[in-house]
Amino acid sequence: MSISSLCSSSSHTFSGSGSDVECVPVSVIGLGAMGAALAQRFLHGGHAVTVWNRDSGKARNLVENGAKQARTIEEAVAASSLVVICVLDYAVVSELLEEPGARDLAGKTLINLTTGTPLDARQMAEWAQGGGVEYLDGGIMATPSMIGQPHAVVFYSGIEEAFDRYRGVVELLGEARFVGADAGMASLQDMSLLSGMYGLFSGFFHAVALAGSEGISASELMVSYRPFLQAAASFLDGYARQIDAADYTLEVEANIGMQAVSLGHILRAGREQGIRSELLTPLLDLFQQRVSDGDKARAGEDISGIIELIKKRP
Ligand code: FVH
Repeated sequence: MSISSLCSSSSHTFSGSGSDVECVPVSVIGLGAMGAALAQRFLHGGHAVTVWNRDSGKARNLVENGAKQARTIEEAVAASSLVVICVLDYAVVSELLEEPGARDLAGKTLINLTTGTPLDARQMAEWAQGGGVEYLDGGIMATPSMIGQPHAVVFYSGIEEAFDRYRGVVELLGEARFVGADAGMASLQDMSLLSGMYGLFSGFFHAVALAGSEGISASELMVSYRPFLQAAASFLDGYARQIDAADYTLEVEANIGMQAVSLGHILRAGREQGIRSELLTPLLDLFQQRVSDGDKARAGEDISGIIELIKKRP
């Protein structure tokens, strides 16, 4: 008998590989690269998984591994008290959940792992509350192949009781961090970390173009690039301390006056070598504005002071 037939209607425990595991019916809507990885992981954890995707062919592997394929969203929603959705964006989530059958979500728990903004998440939480749906929003900090692996982290926010109830299920995906009752908080953390990632990527692409202007390959550059960036990342804790104290004079080793000149050299080198440098131009603009906005002493502060120019005003 398959695991899914052992627990197809309501959650209960079964004995699998020597220890008791609670078997939870879970429906996964959306079987793109990420949704399929989530469903696979729930199956691996011994849960009764029902799946639905617009392109039904994407369910094939999962069905072979024990998932039940729903013919309609209505069927998928009806099959489980826990419904996980992971599709392209919130517009698709709304489109799908507004289908007549999906309205039967009332009384169920909906975990939305689609990427969106804090406002998207808050609006979805409001919609869910209006329909009697217990809502958790999530932000996945992993690629599909990382799901269930040691470095995967998923942020959750919304109804904490729902998180507590299904913690054992969602922990299969990666470290599960509940970050607040405000449904927008998981997205806020997600967007913040992704901002850092894209900033890292933009520096990398500029560096590769600059080195490549004289024939140095990207892989060759990586030999020095990786250890240098690892060392540079260690500065961030110091910047965080300065920002939290709103004191940009703490332990300054490389002041913003000097770094504005230095970043200017990097942009000039780019122009001279014939590459486009607009990935870094806005940072130089902020450095220069910060130095010129203040008195002379401002040039002696650290670069973290540019936070004053970009943060939300109280
Ligand atoms: N892949 C990744 O590395 C990440 C990392 C962290 C978070 N994300 C977010 O996860 C969401 C889904 O991403 P994905 O990688 O699964 O994306 P795709 O493989 O492109 O699959 C998209 C799914 O959305 C379905 N879909 C799109 N439009 C519609 C529609 N109009 N109606 C119904 N379903 C739709 C699509 O269905 P199909 O094309 O297969 O029929 C897929 O199921 C996303 O928010 C990432 O930001 C991924």
